[in-house]
Amino acid sequence: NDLRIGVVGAGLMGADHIARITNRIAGAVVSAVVEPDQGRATAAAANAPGAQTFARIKDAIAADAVDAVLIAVPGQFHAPVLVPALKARLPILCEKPLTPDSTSSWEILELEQKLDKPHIQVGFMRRFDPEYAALRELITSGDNGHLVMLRAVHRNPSVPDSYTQTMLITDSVVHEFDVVPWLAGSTVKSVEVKYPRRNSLSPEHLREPILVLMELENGVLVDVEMNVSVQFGYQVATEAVFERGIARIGQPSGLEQWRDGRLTIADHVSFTTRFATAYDEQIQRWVNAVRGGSLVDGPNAWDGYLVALACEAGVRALDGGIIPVESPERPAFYA
Ligand code: ISE
Repeated sequence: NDLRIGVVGAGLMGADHIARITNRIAGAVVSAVVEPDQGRATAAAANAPGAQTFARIKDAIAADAVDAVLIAVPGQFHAPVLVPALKARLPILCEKPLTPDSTSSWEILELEQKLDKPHIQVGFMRRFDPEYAALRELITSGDNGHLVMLRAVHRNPSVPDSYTQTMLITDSVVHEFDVVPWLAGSTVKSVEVKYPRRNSLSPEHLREPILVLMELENGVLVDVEMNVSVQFGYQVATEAVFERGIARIGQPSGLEQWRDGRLTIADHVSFTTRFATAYDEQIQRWVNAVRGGSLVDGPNAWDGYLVALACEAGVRALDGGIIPVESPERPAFYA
């Protein structure tokens, strides 16, 4: 039987996931679109044959319309969906972040631990990008000796006016706070933010780009250029420095064209295309895990909690200083 997924939120990510599940994912259907904006709900459901629409998650649960929930509303609305879904014992794929702060994330962990096993996967999709996966394998193999540094860039062409200074951390660097420890096999020990000369093309209320420096528990140093006004495209790239070698991922690739005295290679302009393969892989593996009974195949709620702690340090670091990240011991439930 196909897994009946209720997609909560029919904005950019929700609509993208609805199309993905309907057209590319095996073993699952979108059975419900949960979205308070009726117009949006109907438009999104039109792309998912047979999907019902509901204004609230509890209505979809009461109607027994879903076997699993994919949460794609903005982060501040995650907890009000996570709580009823957990109480209904439903498997959940929750877009990042788990919740906006560590206190509310901890409350979700406490609720989840009342179940027999983890039910929440957090949508840190970079872990499913083939190049990130290859880099992690290389690091883990030890073939180049141990990892010394990671040099990362995270560039967006532009951001909407609603994007705030703290979102540089909570909406964007949030991805590095997940993927870097996963790559390097070590948690974040401290975070520092440096400000280069400001880009005059940035929205007036933003002071960016920023340079984020992370020190990991194993001594690896990481720098991230977080830049949301590069104008030309969307780039997420990393260079890994090893004892005896260098590796690089995320470079523009594909058709090269020589013309008019120029060599051109197309680059991405949005995360929806840059990480399209990663999103497909993430959802397919999650669907397989849910159908197979393991429920999670990727970052879990504990990972989401660690990211919330790192983000809190990152937000404080925007005001200066080297901010330590302290985490409690991982509950055995998440071993
Ligand atoms: C957005 O929320 C994302 O998740 C993208 O991956 C990131 O690059 C962008 O900066 C965020 O706004």
